[in-house]
Amino acid sequence: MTTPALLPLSGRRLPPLNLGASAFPHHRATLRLSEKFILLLILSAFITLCFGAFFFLPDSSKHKRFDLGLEDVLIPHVDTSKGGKNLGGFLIHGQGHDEHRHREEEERLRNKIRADHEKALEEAKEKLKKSRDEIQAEIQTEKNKVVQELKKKDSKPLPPVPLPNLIGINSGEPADPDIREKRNKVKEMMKHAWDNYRQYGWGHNELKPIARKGHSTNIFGNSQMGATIVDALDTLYIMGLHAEFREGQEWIDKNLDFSVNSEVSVFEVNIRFIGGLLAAYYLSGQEVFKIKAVQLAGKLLPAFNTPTGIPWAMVNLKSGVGRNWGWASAGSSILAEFGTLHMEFVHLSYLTGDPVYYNKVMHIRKLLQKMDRPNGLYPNYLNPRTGRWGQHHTSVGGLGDSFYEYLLKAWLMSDKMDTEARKMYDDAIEAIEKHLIRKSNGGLTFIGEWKNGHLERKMGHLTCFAGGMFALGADGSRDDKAGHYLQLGAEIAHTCHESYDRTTLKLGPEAFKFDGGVEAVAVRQNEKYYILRPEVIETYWYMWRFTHDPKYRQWGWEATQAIDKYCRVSGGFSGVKDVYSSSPTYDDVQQSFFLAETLKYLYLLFSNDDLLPLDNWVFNTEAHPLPVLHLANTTLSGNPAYR
Ligand code: DMJ
Repeated sequence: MTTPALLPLSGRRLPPLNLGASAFPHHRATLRLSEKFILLLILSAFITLCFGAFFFLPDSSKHKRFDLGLEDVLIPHVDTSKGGKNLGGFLIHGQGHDEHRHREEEERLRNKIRADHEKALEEAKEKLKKSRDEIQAEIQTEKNKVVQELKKKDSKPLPPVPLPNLIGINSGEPADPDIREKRNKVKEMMKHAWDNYRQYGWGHNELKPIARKGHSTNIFGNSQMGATIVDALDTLYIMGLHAEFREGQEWIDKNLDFSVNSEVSVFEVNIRFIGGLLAAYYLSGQEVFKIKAVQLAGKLLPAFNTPTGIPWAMVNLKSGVGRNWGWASAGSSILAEFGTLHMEFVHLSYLTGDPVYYNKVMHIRKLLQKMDRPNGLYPNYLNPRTGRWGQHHTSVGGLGDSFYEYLLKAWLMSDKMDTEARKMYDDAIEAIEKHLIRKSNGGLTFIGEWKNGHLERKMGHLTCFAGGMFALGADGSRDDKAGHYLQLGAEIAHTCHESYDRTTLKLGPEAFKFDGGVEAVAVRQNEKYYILRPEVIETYWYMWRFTHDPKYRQWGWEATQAIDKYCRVSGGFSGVKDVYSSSPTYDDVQQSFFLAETLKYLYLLFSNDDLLPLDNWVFNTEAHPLPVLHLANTTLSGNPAYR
């Protein structure tokens, strides 16, 4: 991390001391003192040891036993002139050895201890003369040395694998000057978001653009893992922001450290960090990203140590202890979390040649396949101890969403060889269409939520990604229903656009209803916020790629302008608390997915299709592009589809 010296050594915080201005005066003051205290403790322990050694040194007059030659003594020597035998550099003294020489030896040792003792005292005095900053710098240097040593140990080269065909990783420059200008505007917004994070939140997970300081949430645990840096890398790369990309790479190389006592979300770390690192690796070819991704994946593996192999939602990166969210039904793991690991884990096995990752996610799939599904629907909650479903709640938005997305993308990413995944996707989508998808009185198609046999006529912003998913899965659909699914995608895109268009700010609410005369509008105050989410724009982009209907670019441009007008502040971009209010207040968070997803999808929307073509790249749920793997000749144990 950027400031490891600022972390409390004991893991416990002491009361703040006023030691001058700093970004974190509380931490810095606490830690300088505790580190100095530890330093003094070590020095005094050393001095005590020296005194002890001095007084307890064997004295020849008191400890005759050794001098009596009862035992042979081994003293390093090579001189055989005095009648001893030289055995490999050690001279063996027999009986009747020279007492005088022993005294000399003791005297020499005493002098040495005295000298060492004086030297240590001198050094201690010198240390105490030094300023706090000098001591801090010395401690930091020592720590860096240790970190570098550890890094050397951890950075084993990985076996080389043939890289997939990586095409379309730059350019995409549109010929139309109007579209080019829009694309440049998105790039400028990315630069604004990055530069401010760089200035005020560097190394922290996210940015508070109004308070102008770092921000984090519990999904990243209590550590500063630079989530925004990792999440933003591939967007920087495809936008041609290479200096910024290199800055990010350098930070990752020097500071991104996973040996931290921090409890993180397995899902979030997988999609943002592993996904982000893998995409950065494939785009740039820089080994450091691959190595970090593999190191991090190793830290997530203990989360799978449950009676069923369904991973815990959270894992402590240091201890490997896992647990589930307190709010989840019946101690369950969440479908969208344990079901959104497949893409990244298959790539990890591919890159390392180690099937462990692949086997973990295939085990989850096999277990899900065996289970009964109420009405053919997957409930969002599954208990990892018992292997039983929790509450029967199914949604294509939060808690369920990316599970379905990853079934489809597993098939696409395998060059359409993983037909088992495609079948699971088709089955799931058919059940969803039957039970969850409806048309409102006003003719808007929406996807509701199934709760214990009852359909809630509410749709989340998160659910809006499904328009893009239906379009992406149209080709290859069962019974040749490609036209139907493309149409369904278009209808969802339209509904989600309406949810934006019916607000004051032209930005979409978190959730909206289709009930009692209400259509695509949020009803509850706590559903009126917009936190820079990407899903609606994601769907515009997929629909644009598959139809080239200019309305999708138009809608994307409306969203770009609204974000720039209402979410932009001088310190970055912020979410807003009420999209129906003409004087909105900010939530003061620049989410890392804004740089990873929202701005990337907008940029792609105004680029030519040859930038990251969908025949060659599959985007993970955090918009990190991973190449299609042509695995026909590669054996990944477990699934015949891959052989
Ligand atoms: C992102 O982190 C991912 O897209 C995830 O799948 C759910 N949604 C957030 C952004 O809204």
